[in-house]
Amino acid sequence: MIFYDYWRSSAAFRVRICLSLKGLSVERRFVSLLRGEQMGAVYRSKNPQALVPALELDDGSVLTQSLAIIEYLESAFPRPALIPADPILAARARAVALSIACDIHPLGNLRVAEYLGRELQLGHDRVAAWRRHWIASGMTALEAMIAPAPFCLGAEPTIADACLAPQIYSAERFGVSLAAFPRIRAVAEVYAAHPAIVAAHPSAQPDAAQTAPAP
Ligand SMILES: N[C@@H](CCC(=O)N[C@@H](CS)C(=O)NCC(=O)O)C(=O)O
Repeated sequence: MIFYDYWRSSAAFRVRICLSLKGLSVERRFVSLLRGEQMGAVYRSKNPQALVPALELDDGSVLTQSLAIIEYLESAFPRPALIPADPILAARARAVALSIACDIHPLGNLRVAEYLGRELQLGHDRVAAWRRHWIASGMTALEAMIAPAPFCLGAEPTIADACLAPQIYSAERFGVSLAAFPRIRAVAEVYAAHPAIVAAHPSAQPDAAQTAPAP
């Protein structure tokens, strides 16, 4: 399998966590958002949405959308399970994942921030305030949706943790304090000590050496 990745992409980070938890190795291709490589014809032929990540299977099929990729991995490589067998817990785990992937992350995505800045002329500070607002309000809801024990929803990591760890990284990156979120802080400590999650962290990726301004 070939994984199209970018170190600071929180959507790619979700999939890296799942690959790591399942012990799957993939060939990596790095798509630099800093250099706009996601917009190039080569990458668009893989993902017409021009978004990272994508996963190319050995038969040439290309999967996009981090949650769809994770659902594929769960079907193709069921152990360890990242979606609980219990239907209510499974729905709760997906709800945490979807609240991050659908309701928080898209509002602060690179192309959205660029549109606010370049087209609507909001200026850096107001774009940063926009990002912080949606992250903080989304995380206020997440604080009530999780029940650390010690992972988000129980003793083992699930798709909810695969989405929450990158969301915590984004909150820290964009200056949203976790002070008001004791449950999220508790799981953040668990993630920081979990080898598979640490291995998937942006700072541990080979393309993290790029140090120019953040996309
Ligand atoms: N819903 C998509 C979101 C993917 C996404 O937005 N990726 C970001 C990086 S985290 C990206 O490629 N942004 C490039 C851009 O906005 O131009 C998923 O979960 O895969």
